[in-house]
Amino acid sequence: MINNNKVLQNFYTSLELKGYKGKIVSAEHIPDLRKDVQKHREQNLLDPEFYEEYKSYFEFEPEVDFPEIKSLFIISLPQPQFEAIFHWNNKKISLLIPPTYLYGRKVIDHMIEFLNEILEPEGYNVAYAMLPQKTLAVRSELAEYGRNNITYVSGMGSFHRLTTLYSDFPIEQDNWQELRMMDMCKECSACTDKCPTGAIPTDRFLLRVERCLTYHNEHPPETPFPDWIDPAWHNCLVGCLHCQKVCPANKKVMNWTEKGPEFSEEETKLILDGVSFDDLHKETKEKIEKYDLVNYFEVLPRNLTPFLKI
Ligand code: B12
Ligand code: SF4
Ligand code: SF4
Repeated sequence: MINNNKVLQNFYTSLELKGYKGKIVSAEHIPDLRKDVQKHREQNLLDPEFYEEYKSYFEFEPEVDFPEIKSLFIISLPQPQFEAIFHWNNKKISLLIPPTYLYGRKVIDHMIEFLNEILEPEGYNVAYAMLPQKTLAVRSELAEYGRNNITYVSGMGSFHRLTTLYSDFPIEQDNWQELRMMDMCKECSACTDKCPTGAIPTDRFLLRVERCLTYHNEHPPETPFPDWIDPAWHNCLVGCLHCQKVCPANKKVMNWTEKGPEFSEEETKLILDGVSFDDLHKETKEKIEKYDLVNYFEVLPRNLTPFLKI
C-alpha cells in the first residue's frame, strides 16, 4: 500500500513535469465502456457501415502478457497541428494536418516507455490498450466532451492525443463519472453552425459519423468522395479542422502550428499519380517516414485533388 502510494505520487509528478495529464481507473470498467458504445448501436444511432469498420478498433476482452489487467491508465499529451506544403504549377499550396495525425506511433511508444519507467521498477506491467478513449477520458474525469464530440482537456483544448494503457497495478480508489459536456457548450453552437456537412446534430449529441469529412477522407483510397461533398468544404490534407478552429475553448491552442513535410513539384506529381510508397525516391520516402505519415500516404492522391484543382 505504501509502495502503491509512492507509485501514484511518482505518476502524477512525472505527468506534471512533462506537461501531460492522466488518470487511472479500475479495469473493471472495461464492460461499462463496451456498454457505452453498444447502447448507441442498439438504438440504431451508429451508422452500420461505420460500426462494422471500427469495431475492430476496440478490444473489450483483451489478452496481455501478464496474468491480470487491474487498471487502465489514460494519458493526454498536448499536440500541435502541422503545415504541409505542396509545390504545384509554380505555387506553394499550404495544407494543415490536424493534431494527432503525425508522429502517432512515436507518441504511443513514448507513452509506453513513460509508464514503464514508473511501473516496471515496482514490478508492474504495461500494455497498449484498444478502447474507446474519449469515453474513458470523460468517465475518468480527465476530459469533457465538446458539442463537436471531441474531448477537451483543461489547458490543452482539443489539441491533445489520448493514449490508454493496461496495467496490473492495483488501484484502491476509483473514479467513474457521468459523461459530461463542457459548460461552455451550453451557450454555444459555433461548431454546429460551422460544420459544412451537418455532422454535428442539433437533435442529439452523438455525431453523424457518416456525414463527417474525416470519416470520408480517412477511408481507403479506392473510395471516392461521395457526390454530396462540395469540394470547397475540404480544409485539411487529412481530417478536418472546421469544428475545432471555431471553438472558443481552443482559443489558446488554435495557432499552435509546426512545420510539416514540404514536397517539390516532382514529388507532388508522383503522389498525385498514386505511385506506391515503395516506388518513391529514397528522399521522399525518408521525408514521409520522418513525419510518421506513412499510414496516411495512400489517401493523399484522393485528398489532394480538390486542392490542386486538376
Ligand atoms: C472511430 C473514430 C473516429 C471516427 C468517428 C468519430 C466519432 N465521433 O466516433 C471518425 C473517422 C469520424 C473520427 C473523426 C475524428 N477523430 Co477520431 N477516433 C475514432 C476512434 C478510433 C474511436 C472513437 C469512438 O469511440 N467512437 C465511438 C463513439 C460512439 O464514441 P464517442 O464519440 O466517444 O461517443 C460517445 C458520446 O457521444 C457519448 N454521448 C452520447 N450521448 C451523449 C450526451 C451527452 C450530453 C454527453 C456529454 C455525451 C454523450 O456516448 C458515446 C459513447 O460513449 C478514436 C480512437 C480510440 N480508440 O478511441 C479516435 C479519436 C477519438 N479521434 C480523434 C480525433 C483527433 C479525431 C478528429 C478530431 C480528427 C480530425 N478531424 O482532426 C475527428 C473528429 C470528428 C468529430 N467531430 O468527432 C482522437 C480524439 C482526440 C480528442 N481531442 O478528443 C482519438 C482519441 C484518436 C487519438 N488517439 O488521438 N474519429
Ligand atoms: S464550438 Fe462551442 S459548442 Fe462547439 S465544442 Fe466548442 S464551445 Fe462547445
Ligand atoms: S471534423 Fe469537420 S466534418 Fe467532422 S464534425 Fe467537425 S467540422 Fe464537421
